Amino acid sequence: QHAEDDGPQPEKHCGHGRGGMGEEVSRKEDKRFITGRGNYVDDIKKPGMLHCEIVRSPHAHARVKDIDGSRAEAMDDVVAVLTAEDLLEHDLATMPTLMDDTQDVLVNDKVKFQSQEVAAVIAKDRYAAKDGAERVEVDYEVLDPVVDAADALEEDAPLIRDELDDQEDNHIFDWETGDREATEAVFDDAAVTIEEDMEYQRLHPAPIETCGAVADWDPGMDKMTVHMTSQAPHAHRTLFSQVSGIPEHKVRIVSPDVGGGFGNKVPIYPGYVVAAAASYVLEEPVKWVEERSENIQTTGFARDYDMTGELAATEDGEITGVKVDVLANHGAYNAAAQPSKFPAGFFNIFTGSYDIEAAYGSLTAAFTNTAPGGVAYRCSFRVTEAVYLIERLVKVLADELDVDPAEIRRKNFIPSEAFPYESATGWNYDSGDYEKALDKALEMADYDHYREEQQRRIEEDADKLLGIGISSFTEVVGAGPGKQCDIAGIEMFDSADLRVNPTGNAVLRVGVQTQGQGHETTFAQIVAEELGMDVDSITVEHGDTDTEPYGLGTYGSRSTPVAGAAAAVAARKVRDKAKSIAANELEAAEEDIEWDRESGEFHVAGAPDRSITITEIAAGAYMNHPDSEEPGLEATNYYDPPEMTYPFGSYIVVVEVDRETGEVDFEKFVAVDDCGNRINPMIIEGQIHGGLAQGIGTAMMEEVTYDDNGNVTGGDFMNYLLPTANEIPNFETGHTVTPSPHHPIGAKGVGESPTVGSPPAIVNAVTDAMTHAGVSHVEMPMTPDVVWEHLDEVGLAQ
Ligand code: MCN
Ligand code: CUN
Repeated sequence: QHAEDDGPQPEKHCGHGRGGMGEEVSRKEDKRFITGRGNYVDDIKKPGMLHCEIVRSPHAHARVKDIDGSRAEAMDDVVAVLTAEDLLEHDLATMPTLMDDTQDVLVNDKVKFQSQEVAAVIAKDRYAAKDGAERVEVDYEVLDPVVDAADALEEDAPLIRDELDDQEDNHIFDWETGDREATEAVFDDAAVTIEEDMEYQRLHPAPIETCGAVADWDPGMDKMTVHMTSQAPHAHRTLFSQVSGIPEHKVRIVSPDVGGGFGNKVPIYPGYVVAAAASYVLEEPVKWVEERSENIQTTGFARDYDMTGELAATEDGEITGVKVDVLANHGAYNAAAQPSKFPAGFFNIFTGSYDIEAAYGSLTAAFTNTAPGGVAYRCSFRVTEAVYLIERLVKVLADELDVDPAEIRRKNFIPSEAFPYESATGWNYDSGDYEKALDKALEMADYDHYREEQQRRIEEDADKLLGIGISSFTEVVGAGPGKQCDIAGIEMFDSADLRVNPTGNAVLRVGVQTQGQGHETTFAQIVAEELGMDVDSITVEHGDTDTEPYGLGTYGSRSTPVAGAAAAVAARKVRDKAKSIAANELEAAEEDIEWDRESGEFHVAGAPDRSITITEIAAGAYMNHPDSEEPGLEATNYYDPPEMTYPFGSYIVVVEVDRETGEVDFEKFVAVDDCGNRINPMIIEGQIHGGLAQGIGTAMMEEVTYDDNGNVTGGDFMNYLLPTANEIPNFETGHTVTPSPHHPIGAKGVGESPTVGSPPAIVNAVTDAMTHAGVSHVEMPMTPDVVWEHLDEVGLAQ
């Protein structure tokens, strides 16, 4: 699986000035982005292109009795009105979700959530399509909706999925993990137990670019080309082919520049299918691009877990057991985007960074009259929820025992010498040094000073209270291995294909798909490191299924752990062949050729001056290839990771809470991350900043809300509040380096660590400001009114 290599060592790699591992190479992709030359789906214009607008239901639960499109069809620029009936003719009225449920592409019988797709208007321009959509008349019989998961499981709740034969209620599945008996036994014996209810509210990834597609059926070639906002072009191609019946080699998915995904662009949405169906029927290209409210109201949401967590511990704070029970709202279809064998994602990593003897978790999932989804938004498949749970519980336990939350973490950390470590719920942690990261964060945060300051303010009855929150999280990212993790049956490997040209530059094609993470730079750095090439001489291509090798795409911070490994292995294969060419050019035996990482050159052992660069070797590969080798210089690797990687970190947040208004100000925000060996520290820093901002949004402002009638009341940017520069404090970032022992370049993923790790640190901080008065938990989003009510309840409000 891995080409043998010692690999770059932590903190030693400096890229050797060629832009290799560890260098802060400026992002190659930014030139086109900051000069307005990005190429997003909505930038695609084709001759004769038509526009699609979707007619959506104003009701959350309603039977569709009749659809009359005649007024729209009568309009000059309207070309067609499509309904489920039209799609049925082509067997496209429904589509499979990633969790093997079946979702209506256009509503066939019954609307199941507000803004669900009911009909589509195809017109010559977008305005006409929109005007046409307003003229489509739909006759609804309105039914009682249920939006809350607990209500949905009540006996008298309206049945949402009455089209399914075996579905008698709104219950989807039960799931459990860990050892119930062992955990109960530990709790029975425990000196101390604590329990806390907490909600992880419904969120939306809300990327700047909404979802969209331009579908183009070519009847001459019998080929369907779909430009679409996709985090997983190849997997989407396979699904498209399966759903449409068009052979896979006649389907081309192109994901051009993507303006943020954050998990939102992993599922397939009805709009994509409608655009493709319309193009097939009308034999013209058809564009569909969502508006903001359509994106928030109908596409994959995140979280919506109602959790109860318990810890068992000894009197001196050794955690012996953890128990958790979850009620999950999955919306109207089970459409979570996650490896198919994990109905609750990787939530069962809820033992976190701690060496806990016994753990047990149970979960019930329910259908509701809300949009489908459940996994998305920088979550590592629900590690967000797991980390929130355990990091909140540890804080509650520390308060119960009246010990410092930093000390209780230190006491319970999996010790650095215990890795590889198997957790009570069966995860195999590859490497970690949690105490080191915590110590660094404590020092950077000036922790002791703030603890004193906090005490002083309490004693002086100050107007503003201080709260200090910690989160020492562990992530699990980089799915596969393929045997454990699959999407719709396809194993979660990834790929890289490296071709070195005769003039010594190269093209690397990868199966993952960047949405802003900087792959065009970091993947080139991996090759630069492994071949001694200059980073500028390597172009990275992604997002076109006609040219890229098959890969499962970018989500779950898997690009570096999986495709990054594939790129390194492919480069090493090229290096092996390069040795043979070097031997030919230098007239030496192949066994005598050595590669020097520092200079990037190949030389004869014991004769460093008899050396040759990769550029000269490339020329040799095409112009003077050795008889023992094929001409050319290229290699492909499909990498199935032996394990996932376990990045981690410690975040410390200091907040000031205003007793008069409930407002929260960030005094200090320290983030120490460990993602193993680092490819580009600047890009990592950017990832951390972005994710911390989203963590602040999560903790302080974001929520998709519904009223009792099923209306989305948080479905636009007036009501779904994203943080802006005004709400974001100065972040102080630091790092430690604990390489992954099984990854070819020792790297772990990092893209989701900050959103996973920061919400509990923030909630712990706000809670901590009121702990002395007896507050144990504050629900997210912690808007000023929510905080003020807690202050008021315990007599702290002014
Ligand atoms: N990196 C590095 N060294 C490491 C680890 C990572 O230099 N040891 C670099 C990588 O090479 C890559 C970036 O950091 O350029 C993120 O890498 P990785 O952790 O492998 O994550 P992915 O590339 O797979 O990105 C996915 C992750 C997810 S799942 C979400 S959600 C998210 C996130 O990335 N969505 C994003 N960050 C985002 N950033 C932007 N700008 N836009 C999104 O939609
Ligand atoms: Cu969970 S959001 Mo990212 O894995 O695409």
